[in-house]
Amino acid sequence: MEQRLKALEEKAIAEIKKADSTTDLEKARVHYLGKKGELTEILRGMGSLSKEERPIVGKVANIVRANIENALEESKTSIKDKELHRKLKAETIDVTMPGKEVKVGKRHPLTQAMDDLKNIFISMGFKVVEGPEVETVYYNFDALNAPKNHPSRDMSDTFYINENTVLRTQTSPMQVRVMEDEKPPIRIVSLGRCFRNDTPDATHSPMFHQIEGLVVDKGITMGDLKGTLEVFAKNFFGPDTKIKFRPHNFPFTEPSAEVDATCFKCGGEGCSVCKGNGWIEVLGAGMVHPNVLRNCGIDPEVYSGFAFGMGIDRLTMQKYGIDDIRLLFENDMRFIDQF
Ligand code: 2U9
Repeated sequence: MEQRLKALEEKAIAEIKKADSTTDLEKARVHYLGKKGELTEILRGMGSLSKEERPIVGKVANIVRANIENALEESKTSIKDKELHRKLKAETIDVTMPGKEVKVGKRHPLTQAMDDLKNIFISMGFKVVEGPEVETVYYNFDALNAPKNHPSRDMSDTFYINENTVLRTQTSPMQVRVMEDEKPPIRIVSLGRCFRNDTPDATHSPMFHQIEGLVVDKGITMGDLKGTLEVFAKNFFGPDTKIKFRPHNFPFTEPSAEVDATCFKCGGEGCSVCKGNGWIEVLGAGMVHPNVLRNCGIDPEVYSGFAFGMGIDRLTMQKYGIDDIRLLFENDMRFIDQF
């Protein structure tokens, strides 16, 4: 039995020395020292030995086990070193290779303009609201005092989903919803996508973006409207910007006005941006029509309000000198990267 143990030790140590990887080494360990391993197998036969022989063989068995364990431990260290060496060799990094370009994305120019607009109005105490793009005819037209025969309600101007449902033509329906749900004071801007049945060309797109503002409280006047728009224009176009009002007509405001700002490019001298006249048309505005307040359950004898609306696409085009609205919706990175 002693001989068998010695032979086993020699065989095991030879195999351990040959091992080239931690996996081989582990296999050898299990094969010789494991529960079903060769050493255990031999030791099981010790039952047949005499009382005198047993401790002697037991001692030899312990020495054999210790020798195999030592051999395993030694090989383990050198194999780990070898493996690390192989790994480092295989993963050599050529630090002279040119790096991979990390492409940093950009906000779309429209998103940049919307973020700027939101920040300006938030700084004046407005709350930003967003609403559904598919709207009822009631919220899109009736509540906003657009009579049944108003041209904007025509199928040739508005996309109808069915008789009572449209793609919103402006962001005001959401403001009506807020007026129905909340009591004055109300100070909100609503912005997002709007839709009109226009054939696309350089200045028209069936999908475009608007921001509209609404303030309703006791004692709100046209002076508040002018002051608010002046602060907006100075923040958006530059601190020297002036604005002027021209009379206009909208169904949802009375009186109504179109508002021009001095050209941000030439400051009013006349240039290609303002087509030589020093002013650019930037938005429409007015005092909320008493019918609109009444439709939303607000008493026009107690409360008054002002509202304004502007096309974000047009403002963005003016600001960046973009001459075709369609470029904004093509998602061509060569275009978007420029802003
Ligand atoms: C409520 C009542 C009134 C919003 C307003 C305009 C004037 C306006 C146009 C600008 C360019 C639309 O995108 S555009 O074609 N808008 O001129 N919008 S007043 O009036 C409101 C809003 C909400 C409840």
